[in-house]
Amino acid sequence: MSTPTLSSLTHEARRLLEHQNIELPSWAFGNSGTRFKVFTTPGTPRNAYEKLEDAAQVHKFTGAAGKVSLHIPWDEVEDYSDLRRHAENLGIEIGAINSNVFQDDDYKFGSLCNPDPKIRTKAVDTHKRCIDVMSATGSTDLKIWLADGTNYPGQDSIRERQDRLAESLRRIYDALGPDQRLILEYKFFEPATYHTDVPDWGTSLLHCLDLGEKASVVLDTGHHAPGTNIEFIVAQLLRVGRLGAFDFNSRFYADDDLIVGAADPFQLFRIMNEIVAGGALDPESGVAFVLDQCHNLEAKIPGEIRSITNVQEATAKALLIDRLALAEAQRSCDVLSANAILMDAYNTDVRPLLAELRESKGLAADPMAAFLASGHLEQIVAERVGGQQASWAA
Ligand code: LRH
Ligand code: MN
Ligand code: MN
Repeated sequence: MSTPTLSSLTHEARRLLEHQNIELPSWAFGNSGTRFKVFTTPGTPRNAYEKLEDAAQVHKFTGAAGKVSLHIPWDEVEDYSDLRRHAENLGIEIGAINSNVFQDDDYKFGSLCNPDPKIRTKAVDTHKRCIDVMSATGSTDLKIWLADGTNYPGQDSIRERQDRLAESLRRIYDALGPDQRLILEYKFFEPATYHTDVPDWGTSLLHCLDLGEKASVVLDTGHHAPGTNIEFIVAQLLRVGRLGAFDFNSRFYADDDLIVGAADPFQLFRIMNEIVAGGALDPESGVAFVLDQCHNLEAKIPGEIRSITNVQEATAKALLIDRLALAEAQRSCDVLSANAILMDAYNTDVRPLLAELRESKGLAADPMAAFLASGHLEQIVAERVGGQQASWAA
């Protein structure tokens, strides 16, 4: 394929690319690290208000990051309506509200699956508070990820824990407002090492189907065993209308939370191909595209800008796939042609096309260069002292 321009896209493909919106995680702007060391970054936000200000910079230069997810209580504030106003004044919105039931001593043996009913009720109540935060901030998504699991065979009954989980989730689901939904994230290991209570998409889906229409699965790209075919899971969840959201990041070994598209850009392209094929790029599809990343070494705002441009590049390539020719090659079992059609799109340089798209929206062609030239980084380094850690545990 010769270097494509904006006019190489169909009208519909251009519309989808223009309206693509990727949600940023508030915690990407806080200091984070490994269990060995947290290196602090000068200019790191000191509270949720400043995290929103940094997120707004990413949106200002990319035009594609208009929402921010919060993690409660990492982003605890006195007045959530006031935080919402702050976001609106910055031209952004509050996205998913993430519950945190993994950093309290009471949850040592689990939260929603804990053998002790009092602790389960405490965890359910935490989620009800998150629903109140959603109502105050205008958020529609309650995102649940549980650290629940066991370390040793026999430690607890796997089956009874599933029953407790179903019962706790039901209590949370019943507290949702009419325009609110529950999205359940899975992860195959960590921190639990023997079994995890929501380890895979199948378990998450079974609970969501049981709960009802307002429950969907969250797919975090870093939460699978190496070699897992993630795009298959995407296709499968889209088929049954239960792909609620992505947590995008990339990984080499475990849940590394590196910049999306950095470790395996081809995997990201294959995922975006299924998204485009399944019609899930449309803002009305109900699929939220969210980043879940940490920037331990690199500068945080530029790290998020790179993430957005990586997703845009994978998306533009997926939109350039000649779908008619692909369908024809697939129908006639022409293996090599079908594969070549996909690879042709993947091997296309879409950066000039995206630069053109940005300019057509009144943005700088190169968001990274424009941000670095804006002086914002120097300003926050001078103004902010004592930035906040992304998580209490790190
Ligand atoms: C768990 C997880 C989940 C949490 C986030 C901080 O590994 O992916 O989404 O909310 O990390
Ligand atoms: Mn995640
Ligand atoms: Mn994770």
